[in-house]
Amino acid sequence: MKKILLTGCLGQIGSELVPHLRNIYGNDNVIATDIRRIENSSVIEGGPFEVLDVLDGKSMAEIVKKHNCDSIIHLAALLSAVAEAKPALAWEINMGGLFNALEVARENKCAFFTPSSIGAFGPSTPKIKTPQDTIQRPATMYGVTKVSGELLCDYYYKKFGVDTRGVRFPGLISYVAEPGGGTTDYAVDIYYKALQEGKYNCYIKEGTYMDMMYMEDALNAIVNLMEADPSKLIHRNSFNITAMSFEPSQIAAEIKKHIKNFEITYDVDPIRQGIADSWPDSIDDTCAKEEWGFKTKYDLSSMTEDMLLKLKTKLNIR
Ligand code: AKB
Repeated sequence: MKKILLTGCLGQIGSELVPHLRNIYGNDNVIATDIRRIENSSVIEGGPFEVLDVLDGKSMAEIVKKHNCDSIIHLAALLSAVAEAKPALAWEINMGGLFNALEVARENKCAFFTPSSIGAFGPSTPKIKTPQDTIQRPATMYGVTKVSGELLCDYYYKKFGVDTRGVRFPGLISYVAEPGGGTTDYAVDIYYKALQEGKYNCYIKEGTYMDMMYMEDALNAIVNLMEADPSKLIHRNSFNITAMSFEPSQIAAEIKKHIKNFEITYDVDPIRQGIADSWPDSIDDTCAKEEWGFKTKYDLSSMTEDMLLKLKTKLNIR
């Protein structure tokens, strides 16, 4: 990657991926875009930024040409809970945006990355150590768009030779930008509420396991996959990757080690619980490890320590 266009840059991943890539590739070589502009954003102020609606393929192509981009990282998408509330919009944005981005990549010979998700699996998928290649019959609109997206990326690689690559992200946890409308968001909210209120009312039932990852590991995974030797990649779209699998009472117990009086209660949201129940408990990332050396630095304990430290500063809590 030399000159990279990113979509959806003010979202949870983009807010950290843009500065991360600018550190590696240089400020002027990372073109951030988003459907909106906001005040005091390092993404907007730290290098080139353009307003872009991913449903406007013509403007996307113009920006890629204007900046002579050789890579596209397409992040703009609705997450699982929002997609379930607005399925038509989710189809339009998740599939329409991806199709436009792939077309622009094809026309301009760009390498291409887009994230899939553990949401690409469904109730009939093996739940424990879910294999890389297995049954994918998701029960959510989010999952339908993720499986379709994986297939579409495979198609563009096989049919047109577009260098498409992707991972199935687990829930991503970070202290910079909060996720918007996912099922795994509880694992971010819990840290904020632990510091601000000393308690958390969890919408996911105790005992519900899901895969998770700290953002630093997710950013490194994107860069390492995009820079990997293509001759070694058998799967391309999309690799299972994970750092840890836990359920709400386990993250609560970890927080309690730092905030003694912290308490978790439960008020289960049937929609998000239903989504979580349809996803794997834990996925097997052996292929990512073997094909491009995927590895992680953070587990639940080291992530919790870092999250609480960084959030304390962010929230100005002593
Ligand atoms: C969500 O919960 O929707 C996302 C995901 C796992 O894809 N965090």
